[in-house]
Amino acid sequence: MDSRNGPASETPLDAEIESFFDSAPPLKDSAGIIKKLKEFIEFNSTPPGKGSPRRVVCVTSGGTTVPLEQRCVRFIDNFSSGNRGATSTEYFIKAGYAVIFLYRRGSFQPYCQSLPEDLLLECFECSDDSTIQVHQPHTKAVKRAVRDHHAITVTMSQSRILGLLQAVAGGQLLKLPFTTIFEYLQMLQSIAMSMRDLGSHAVFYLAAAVSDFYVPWESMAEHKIQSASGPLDMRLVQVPKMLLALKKEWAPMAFCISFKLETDSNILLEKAEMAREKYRMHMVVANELSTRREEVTVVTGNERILVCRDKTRADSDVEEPLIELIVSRHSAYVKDSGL
Ligand code: PAZ
Repeated sequence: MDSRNGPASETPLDAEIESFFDSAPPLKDSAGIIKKLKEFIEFNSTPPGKGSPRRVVCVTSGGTTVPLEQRCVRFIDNFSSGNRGATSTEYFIKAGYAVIFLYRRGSFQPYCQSLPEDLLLECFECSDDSTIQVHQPHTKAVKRAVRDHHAITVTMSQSRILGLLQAVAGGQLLKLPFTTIFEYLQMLQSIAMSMRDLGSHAVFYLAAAVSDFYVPWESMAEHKIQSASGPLDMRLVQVPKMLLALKKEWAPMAFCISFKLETDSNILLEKAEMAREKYRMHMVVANELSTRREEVTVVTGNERILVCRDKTRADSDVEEPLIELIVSRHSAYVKDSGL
């Protein structure tokens, strides 16, 4: 959620960002994540047998949490399921992009959407001779998930043979999980810096629902907050506007798409346009909570493009025409930038 209506901060943005990162708890295995990113980007810059380098998109997906205690028992969360990010990832891969999927732990995953939500094991049954079979009602969904996932892992094994990726899990898809707002922003920064040299071939598709407010680490209670002390009085501060840093400093040539969600359709497009201008995004995808699976409006510099799901097909989704539009606009951007 990038819309922030609170009083304007007096601290310059760069200082706010610096202070956010300085005071955030260190990201676990930061060096390992940076290594994975480097190898993934190198691999996709010279994919085996493909000739031309792949374009790379960072898809963010799911909601960030805001911890209330350092040894976290309680946290603030949001509604995002990760459906948009997971489905979009599949279409980007189909369009030939390599995807860095920065997702909330436990949210929807690419290629697994049509599997039953609660129990994966419901898909399988054990026959007398101890072989495992797919339970009849789920065969179509399991076949689809395995087939589509296999399309990616084939690339992965090729990469192993060629010794290019060694321990990296993935050829065209790199999945990186986050939970908290601290992890999310630290990882987004590392991803953006790693993608910087891709220039206009890099895309950011920022579908995650990111908290506007957080409790700074240094002012957070260490232990579980006690109810005996009476009503809870806690100050949340604004999360610095990282989209500007992404655009200005981390990956200035990247093609950037952010999302704007509102529940009041009367202010949605105006807010999306403001965000596009303020954060210098190439596109802002505006969606309303209750209709977000049916339609979105893409706001560019001079257009408002309504993108709808094909309602004549039961299995259609809005991400298919959306990614088609984005891919064509990104291609024009790459051509214009002459790289
Ligand atoms: O994750 P999901 O499929 O349930 O919902 C997608 C969405 C509404 C989180 C996304 O389309 C979006 O608008 N993300 C940005 C939200 C915001 O911070 O305004």
